[in-house]
Amino acid sequence: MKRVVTIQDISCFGKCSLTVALPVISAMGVETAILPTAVLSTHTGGFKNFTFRDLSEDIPKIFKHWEDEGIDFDAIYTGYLGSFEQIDQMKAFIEARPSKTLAFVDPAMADNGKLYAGFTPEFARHMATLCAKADIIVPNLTEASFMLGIDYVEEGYDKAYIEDVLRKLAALGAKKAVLTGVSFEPEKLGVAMYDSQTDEFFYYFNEKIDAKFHGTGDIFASTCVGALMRGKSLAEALRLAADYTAECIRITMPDKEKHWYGVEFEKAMPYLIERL
Ligand code: PXL
Repeated sequence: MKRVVTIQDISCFGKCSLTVALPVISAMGVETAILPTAVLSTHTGGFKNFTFRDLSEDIPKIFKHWEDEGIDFDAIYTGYLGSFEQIDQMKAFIEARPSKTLAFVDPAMADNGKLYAGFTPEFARHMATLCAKADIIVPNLTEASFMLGIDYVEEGYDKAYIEDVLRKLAALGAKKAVLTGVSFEPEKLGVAMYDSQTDEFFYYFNEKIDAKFHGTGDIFASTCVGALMRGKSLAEALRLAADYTAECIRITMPDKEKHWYGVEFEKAMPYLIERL
């Protein structure tokens, strides 16, 4: 069995980051260690007055203990980070990884043209320096735009535009760049990927469902990591991740007013396991 460490916040209530990554990757039959970057009472998307405890100080001590114990991982998957310092800590951790270890970075910090509460354009540019160290990065179009310092284009772009953004992302240093939330037609939504080693592009689309939920990027990234650890190619992993994320949204639609803060991914787990 493969072993992943996923490094992102715990939003105690809200179904995102670690409270999604741990159950999803575990359910896919992959050992999942966690490292919380911060503890929040809720996620920051739509709740007011959330608490935020930064755990930056603990992170080097945790890494040191793991090193002393000889604990290693088949993949390092980073998500929401709470400070500039944590970005530097992740860069050092990734740089020191064994050659077998996949470095997967989700620069979770923005969506729909806006940075999440508390983040600045400088933070996004610093996150780009972590993406530079990764094997695979999975920004959405908003995150990619902030990291590259280009205007966010919501719609009306073409394939040439997306391929230019993907090449620029790869030029940051990541071997494979994935863009989520790509849409060339109003009724389709999907992902685009560029492999800088083969100079090839890959696309996958689903029917677009007209609703927005928090945490779907975390479901997508977690499923992708789980699938890669189960031996799928990146293209297969992206298909499964996009399909499961779409199924989670579909299953939540009847209850969407009540579950605006996060999708009912638990109900869709049989769908995920059957397709693994
Ligand atoms: O799902 C991304 C995410 C992760 N962690 C926190 C968030 C968000 C999105 O809003 O607020 C704390």
